[in-house]
Amino acid sequence: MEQALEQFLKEQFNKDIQNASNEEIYEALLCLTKEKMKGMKRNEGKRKLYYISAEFLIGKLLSNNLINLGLFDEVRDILEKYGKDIAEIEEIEPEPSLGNGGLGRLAACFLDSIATLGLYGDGVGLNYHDGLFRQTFVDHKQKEEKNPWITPHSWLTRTDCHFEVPFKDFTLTSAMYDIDVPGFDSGCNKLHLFDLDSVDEKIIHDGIEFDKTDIHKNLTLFLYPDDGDDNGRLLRIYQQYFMVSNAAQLILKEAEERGADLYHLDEYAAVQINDTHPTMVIPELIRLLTEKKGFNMDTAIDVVRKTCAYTNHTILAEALEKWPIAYLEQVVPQLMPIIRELDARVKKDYDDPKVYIIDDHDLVHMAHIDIHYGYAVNGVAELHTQILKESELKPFYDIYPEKFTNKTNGITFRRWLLHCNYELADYIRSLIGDGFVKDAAELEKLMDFADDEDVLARLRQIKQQRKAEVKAFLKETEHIDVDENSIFDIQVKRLHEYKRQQMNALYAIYKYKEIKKGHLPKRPLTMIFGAKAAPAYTLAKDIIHLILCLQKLVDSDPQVRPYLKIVMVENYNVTKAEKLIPACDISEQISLASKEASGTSNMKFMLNGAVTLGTEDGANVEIHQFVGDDNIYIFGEKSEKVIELYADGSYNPRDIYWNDHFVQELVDFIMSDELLAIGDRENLFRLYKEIVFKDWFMALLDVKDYIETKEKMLEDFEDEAAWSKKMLVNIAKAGFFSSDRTIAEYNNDIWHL
Ligand code: 26Q
Repeated sequence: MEQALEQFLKEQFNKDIQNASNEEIYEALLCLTKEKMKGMKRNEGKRKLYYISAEFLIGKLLSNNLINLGLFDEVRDILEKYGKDIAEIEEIEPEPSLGNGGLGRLAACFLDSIATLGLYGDGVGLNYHDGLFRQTFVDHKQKEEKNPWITPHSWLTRTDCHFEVPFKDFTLTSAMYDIDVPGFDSGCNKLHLFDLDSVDEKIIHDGIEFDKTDIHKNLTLFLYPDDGDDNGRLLRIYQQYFMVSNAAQLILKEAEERGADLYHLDEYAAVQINDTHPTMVIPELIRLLTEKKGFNMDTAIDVVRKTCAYTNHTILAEALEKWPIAYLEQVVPQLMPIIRELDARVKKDYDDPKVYIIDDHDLVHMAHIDIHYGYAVNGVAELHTQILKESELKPFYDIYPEKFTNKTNGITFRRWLLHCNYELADYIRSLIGDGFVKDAAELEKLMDFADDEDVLARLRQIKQQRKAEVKAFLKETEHIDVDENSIFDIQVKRLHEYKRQQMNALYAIYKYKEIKKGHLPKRPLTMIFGAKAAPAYTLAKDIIHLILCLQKLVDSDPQVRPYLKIVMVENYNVTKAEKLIPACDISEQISLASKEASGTSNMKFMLNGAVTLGTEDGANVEIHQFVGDDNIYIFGEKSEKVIELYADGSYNPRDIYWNDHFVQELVDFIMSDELLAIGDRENLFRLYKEIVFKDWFMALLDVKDYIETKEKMLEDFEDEAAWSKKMLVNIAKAGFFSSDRTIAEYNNDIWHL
């Protein structure tokens, strides 16, 4: 590699390694790595998986690719020899923000594991030029900026694959870009991102405002934030159809090239539909088979049903996509006769309106298409799948029990351990060998060291190093000072009421008041938040405002400052996650029970030795089962109770507010003189009213138990030996949450590649 690097720098820039700039070295490494991947073995097989997703939150790729190619250590050492730091060179790479959060990051972890397991499977999505917005803070409020990431040299390779995508009044020609996905010590797959040559970034003005009607120019400009913003919903349909029509044409083309008789398409292709966003691939495949390939409707439906499978990622009713017929007629009229036919068949067979595709408000329920016309449906954690079967999708489970399975999410240990915390990975290697890299279950061998003082001391030392690095990073990038000897308590995830960042903010208020009363904690606490709010989600933005005001309040108070620090990091993304997660002591997983389908940051934190403070929700339930009561802090009402409260409508935050003085004081502080002096009355009052009168996600229900449990945790942190044993147990029990395990299950139970 050294020679190749030297030669590249000489030829391109007439420099040697020593005097090349970080930018030049980055470009050299990018090109050399791409070249290596070109020469790699392609994973192969008869049945090929197409993982279709509107989001692939892949993060920076240089280190990830070097690790998977087995070149990382070599490159790091070469650079070191010439006085260069690979970490600084990584900084040059822009992070593609092609996802909102969990669902998009899951798709990226899955691509890594699919390639690593040697399975033949590609991702299919869209090449959003500006991705999700970049977040800045102005006057304690979120502002959105565009987030361009495509530079002249990037991981994208333009292909000569183009398809015609027909819309109502015009047809667009796509261009396919590929990103190589190298497996760890394995073959290579691809991520296909479809784009339009006519997209024009010049139509963006003022933050992220742009003309929503000019489809030629705007189709792949932005990724939609996960809100129900009515504004531009048509554009979302344009994007979705563009994505799936390209996918469907690619699938048929590749199957035919591989000699398939399309009547047996299912033997050549498996399509995984990542949430409902790619659902139109079902009617689109049926359309292409009937209109272009001479199939009759029965046969087309039959083969498509054997090809497509659907993953559900949410039980929030408002997040399940339902498109008005009028919208679909306006964008993709060619699909409507097929969707009507699919609906008619359902109505003929079943008389339960709950399973109809088209309801009596003329809304098309996308998930219902997936369940009737796919062969498999899965949830993403045990509890989530159970709730789908028993309540949210019960009428469907009654019809098709055989279609439903659980596939508990996972994360790739290459990125979330080997890359982001390589000292920890190296140390684990020195204790148990490197079998765990390919077989994560081997982490369990760490249990032999649960009472080994030297091992526990080294774990603490590594954690301390990560905290010192976060301190340096926050100082340099955001001019924020944190105390590396404080407890790092971290909640990083999209901002949503059900994730209950507002409850964590109420804890901050509690702590502030305690300190003001002279009840000083033994050790300072650093509360770190990271979250983007969807631009149209007013309440989520109000919660950000509250946190930023609290940050300011604490920072300006010399009495409180030594004991409490609140930090909301700007523009939380994969790169920041990679720095923050390894430095965490307390992992905040505090969603209202039954609402978080799985969560995946809970797994990343655990793997890096943080201890979870969480509700019995999503995959927390399984983490709890693995680590046992002593190594996790569980609080709050259970999902059964919460579901009951929703069902009988009996939850009333006002009762708690009026009857519980302790809670009332915390909530009232949102409208205190101290905060109003910093923040905006309108925003704070709206949030205050929401919590007192509505509190749809029941923060007040659990806030007391939450505060008590967190206090207990801070207390327990002081017992160094006991705490570091909890760290070790969490790492040792994280093996199950490797996405290699998840993908092996998808393949055994659903894909059969
Ligand atoms: C829908 C319609 C219009 C515009 C946007 C959307 C939209 C976009 C993104 C709806 C939902 C999303 C993202 C959902 C998501 O990230 N879900 C998370 O998926 C993770 C992986 O399974 C789980 O771990 C999380 O629990 C779940 O919240």
